[in-house]
Amino acid sequence: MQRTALVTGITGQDGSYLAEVLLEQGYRVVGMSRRSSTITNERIAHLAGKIELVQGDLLDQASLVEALKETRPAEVYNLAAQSFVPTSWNQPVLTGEFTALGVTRILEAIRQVDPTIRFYQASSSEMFGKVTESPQHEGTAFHPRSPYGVAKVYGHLLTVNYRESYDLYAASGICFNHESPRRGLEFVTRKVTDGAVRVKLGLAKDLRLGNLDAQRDWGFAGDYVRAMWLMLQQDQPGDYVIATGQAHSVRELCEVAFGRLGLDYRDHVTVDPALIRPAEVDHLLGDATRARTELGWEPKVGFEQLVTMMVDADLARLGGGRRADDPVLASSMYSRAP
Ligand code: NAP
Ligand code: G4F
Repeated sequence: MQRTALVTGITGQDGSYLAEVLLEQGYRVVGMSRRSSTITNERIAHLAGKIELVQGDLLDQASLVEALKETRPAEVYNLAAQSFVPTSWNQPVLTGEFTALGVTRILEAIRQVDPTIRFYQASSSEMFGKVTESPQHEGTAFHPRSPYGVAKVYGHLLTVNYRESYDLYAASGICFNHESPRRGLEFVTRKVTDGAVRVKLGLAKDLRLGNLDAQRDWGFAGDYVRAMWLMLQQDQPGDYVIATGQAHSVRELCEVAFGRLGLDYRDHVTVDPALIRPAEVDHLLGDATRARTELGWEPKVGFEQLVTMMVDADLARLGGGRRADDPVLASSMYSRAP
């Protein structure tokens, strides 16, 4: 019988890639999205007719219960969240409502409607924050550095608690940063790839960034959603670090992105003190041994390949379909940048 998966956060980066993996696996895919006055379906437009949408909001318990009753999923992937760290300092209460209490609401809805539903929670490496050891693994202590990180710790521990209290099949992926051409423009990878292309095409003069020394373990979102699906196919639920095991700085990110376009980032990037965070997570590096051994999961896309893919996609979007290695791009026609 065809299984149904309900994905919250379907309109986000991960929701769109996960929907593709689930469709490949033969699922009926239902995405939960909240009502807004403008359409936010850009990332799933190519899936129109292949997935269904149901309206629901993590702030509204009744809508979650109704979504489960209406769609009767075997698996729920909870990807919805206020996911941008700087916003969590401006809107700490709202971030807690979405990103922390939203998890309670959906787990309670599952308990009420059908406790056999398998549940995936999108936990985050931001929970490790001011790291106590490196690399970080499933047993590493949490020391979050933002209201977002604190909210994710709540959602993570609640998932563990519902597994232990009610015997729910509830699993968490402690995912390190994962990126793609579908990444939101406010996150640093996409800000850099989009910004570098704008400079190359003469659409912008420079790119203002915050802390260039911060290091992240960056992987490809398309690889990470496979791990999410695998986590719900095991005999027993658990928590898994999902990471590449390689860390790079924002500075290296700039080097690769601008370099792909034949530019030196030092000529175009300026540090804006307003973009430095009140409390920074300096260095994240994940140890995904458990995911490798128990799930058979491996990342396929490395850092340079990822950044190149993102630069090329932004170039195609902004520059009329050209790839960065197109010889015409190097010619004067496209070299209007100062
Ligand atoms: P994203 O692109 O920001 O997408 C977030 C999604 O959540 C969007 O679909 C958004 O809908 C939805 N949403 C926000 N508030 C909601 C609410 N109140 N009710 C219903 N939906 C709501 O995030 P992402 O990068 O795909 O990440 C997916 C999840 O993984 C998030 O929980 C994030 O915190 C977590 N995570 C991400 C990473 C990463 O590196 N990407 C790493 C670790 C953990 P709208 O379109 O309506 O705004
Ligand atoms: O791309 P970021 O905004 O991602 P951040 O804060 O690590 O959070 C992302 O990954 C988490 C997993 O660890 C997710 F849970 C979370 O939802 C989100 O997807 O920033 C990365 C680093 C930071 O150290 C930041 O200070 O880049 C540094 N940075 C330097 N200049 C900048 C900028 N970040 C942004 N967004 N914009 C800048 O101009």
